[in-house]
Amino acid sequence: MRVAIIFSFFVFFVNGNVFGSNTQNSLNIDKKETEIEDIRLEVNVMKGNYHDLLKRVIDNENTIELLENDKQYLTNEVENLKRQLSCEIEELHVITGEHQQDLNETNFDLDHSGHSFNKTVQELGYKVDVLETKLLCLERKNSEESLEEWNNKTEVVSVCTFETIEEENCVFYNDETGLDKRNWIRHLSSTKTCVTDPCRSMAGNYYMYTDNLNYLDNALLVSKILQQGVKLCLSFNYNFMYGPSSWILEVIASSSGNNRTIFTTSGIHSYQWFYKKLYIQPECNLQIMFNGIDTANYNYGKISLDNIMLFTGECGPQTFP
Ligand SMILES: [Ca+2]
Ligand SMILES: [Ca+2]
Repeated sequence: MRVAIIFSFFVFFVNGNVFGSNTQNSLNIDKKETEIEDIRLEVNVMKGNYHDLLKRVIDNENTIELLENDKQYLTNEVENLKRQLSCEIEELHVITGEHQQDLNETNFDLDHSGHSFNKTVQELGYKVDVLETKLLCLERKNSEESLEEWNNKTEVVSVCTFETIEEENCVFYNDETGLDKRNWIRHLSSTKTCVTDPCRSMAGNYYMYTDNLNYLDNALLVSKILQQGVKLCLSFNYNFMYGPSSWILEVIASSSGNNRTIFTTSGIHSYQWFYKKLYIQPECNLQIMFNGIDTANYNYGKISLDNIMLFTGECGPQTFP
């Protein structure tokens, strides 16, 4: 019995040691395997990351290569453009130089031409002065001869009978420059009884009378500028037609804008025509004007003119119409 107990104890002891050691080892192995598996997984993850990184590196290298190629291409293009522009700038310099030379030559020619032109103008001016002096002398000589000749004989300068609208030898016309308010009107003789208007001409069928005027309105019949330095004789017929109006008729000698009244008459007359003859001294830029003025503001009665004659020389019997 005692042996059996010891044996059992021995078995228990041996089994307890052997089985305890084996369990511990198994746990260690499992732990190691787990660690190995973890490491393996980690390595796989790292491998995956490495592959991705490697792929990105390769992609970036490709991109860098492409960019470098582009850079090289652009660098080449820039170089080509530089060379091309350089050539064009050089050509422009050459062209500009040529144009500058042409311009200089043109300026030189112009200066030369201008000098020649000015010289020619001066020479022509001098010749013109000489010719003008000669012409002046000739004109003076002719003028003196002509004046003497004209003043020694009577010539008709102007004849205004008003029988036609246009009279070739009549130098008088209505002023249209604004010096007056109204016009003289060509009028046909009437067979009516003359009451308030003129009805018959002095001679022929037509005469001139003033338009209906307002108070102090006037009408000017003006001659052309007459020959200078010539004595003149003016003769005319006038009529203040009977009526309530009162009128002034002036004859003015205008010399270069200076007016000198050489005859004036006014009042109310009858149907009668009056005759007047005036000597006019030689003056420069002479114009003769008939100025009719209404001083009563009635639309009745008019001033009439007919047979205005202008002769050279002093008034004498030969100037009667
Ligand atoms: Ca007449
Ligand atoms: Ca007028």
